Amino acid sequence: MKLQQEVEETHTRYAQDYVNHLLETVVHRNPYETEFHQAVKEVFYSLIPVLAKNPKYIEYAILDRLVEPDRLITFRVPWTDDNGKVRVNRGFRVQFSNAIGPYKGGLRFHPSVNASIIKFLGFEQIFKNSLTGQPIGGGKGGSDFDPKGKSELEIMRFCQSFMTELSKHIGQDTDVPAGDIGVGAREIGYMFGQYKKLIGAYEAGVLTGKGIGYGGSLGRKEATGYGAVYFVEQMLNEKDLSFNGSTVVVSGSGNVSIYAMEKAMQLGARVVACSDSSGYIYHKDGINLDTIKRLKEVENRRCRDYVLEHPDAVYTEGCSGIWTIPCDIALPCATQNEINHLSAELLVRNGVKAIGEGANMPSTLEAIDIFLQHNVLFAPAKAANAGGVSVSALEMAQNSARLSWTMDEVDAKLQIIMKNIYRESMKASEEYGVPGNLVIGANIAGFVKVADAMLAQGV
Ligand code: NDP
Ligand code: 2IT
Repeated sequence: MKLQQEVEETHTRYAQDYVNHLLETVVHRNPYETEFHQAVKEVFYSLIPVLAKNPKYIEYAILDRLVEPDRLITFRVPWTDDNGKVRVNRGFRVQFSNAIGPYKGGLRFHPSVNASIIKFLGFEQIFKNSLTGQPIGGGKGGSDFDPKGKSELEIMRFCQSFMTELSKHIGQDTDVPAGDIGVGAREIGYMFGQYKKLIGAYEAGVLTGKGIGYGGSLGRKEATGYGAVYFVEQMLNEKDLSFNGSTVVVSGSGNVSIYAMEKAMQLGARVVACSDSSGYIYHKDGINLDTIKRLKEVENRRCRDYVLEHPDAVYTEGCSGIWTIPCDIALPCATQNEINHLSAELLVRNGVKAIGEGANMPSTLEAIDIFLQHNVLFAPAKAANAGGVSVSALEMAQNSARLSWTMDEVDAKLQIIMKNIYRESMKASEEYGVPGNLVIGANIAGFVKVADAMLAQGV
């Protein structure tokens, strides 16, 4: 018994040393890419128990290989603005891993986009996509193009130029992009049109998040937000809690945020706050979602305009202040690192019971530690926001079969997928000695499938 314990401790120390050394290499080889370092660190530390139990993963350098993308493509995106001035942006696509399916992941258009952001998102996508149980690998892309203040025609010309280069690297069996921040059905439509023109064929499965009339899936628009709420509801139910009667704060007011609010409200929650990058609204009696949808989805306006129509609501400049509002459940659905240790401490002090990450990596590593230390139920992004890419995979399946499912069919499948992700993550957390720690559980459950596929396919 004692001998076995000693052997286990030696394996754990060996795995720890391996991970620490590899992390140093990652930082050294990818200087200044702080978001990428953060994402890798979170995954690597969670994998120590798996590596200790399965030395094969170390022997065959699975992590060394996973942390180096198959390729990172960067390209010039020239376009002309409405005044005839030539502008140049930078485009990216990272193809991280196709061990279990074609590269799959969104495109982000935001001025903050750089190699570090694209690589953190692409790296996380490997594990998230594996968790969905669908045959999809990990990739991500985007540009530092800022859609704010651009005309419809400028956006169309940008998307066409972006796709002119991206088209050389994607395809329904190689790499399938979709939306993310700044990229919705409109942008996907312009990119799809350009791709079709360039290759001279109707290859519906090359992009997901398409419009419903030309190959899109019902329920894709709602999938990330709905999926996140389904996942959190599952987590709450295990503790005899639920959205019903809870006070909820949701950051952001884009695609993920709007449909997370909608599903939370349908389940009986009072959603009291949401935000954009300028500031946040607090509406004590509950946010009016019709107003938010009109302002954001139709009129392209700011959250501050909400109070013009709802004078009993309060608007405050600055987006991080949203975490000062007391709530039972917080759903960060805007962007990375929006909850730091200070916001996490405030949320805990104000009695938060659960966090559901709709955005990618919205909590810093310090913030996650604070939530876990205080036994706040924590649904990590890779698991909680996997509903979007899951329905993207369902869109690919419908495109291959040349048919379309009803909203009810897609929603039923999404609910099953989110339940499975919860169960798999929970099971892995129990199997590896950290019951209920879904950060570790989700990382392990996502990793094992990819690692085994890599072993099976050789170096
Ligand atoms: P949208 O572009 O539709 O909305 C983004 C929202 O977040 C907007 O309200 C935006 O405000 C706000 N926001 C963006 N950047 C910042 C910033 N730097 N600081 C403060 N607020 C910011 O994007 P999505 O809703 O699609 O994406 C939101 C998050 O969800 C991202 O982390 C994305 O990676 C993740 N995600 C998205 C999926 C999808 O299917 N779309 C799937 C899984 C995860 P403003 O309008 O002022 O910029
Ligand atoms: O982060 C994500 O999972 C997404 N932006 C969705 C990716 C997809 O391919 O649907």
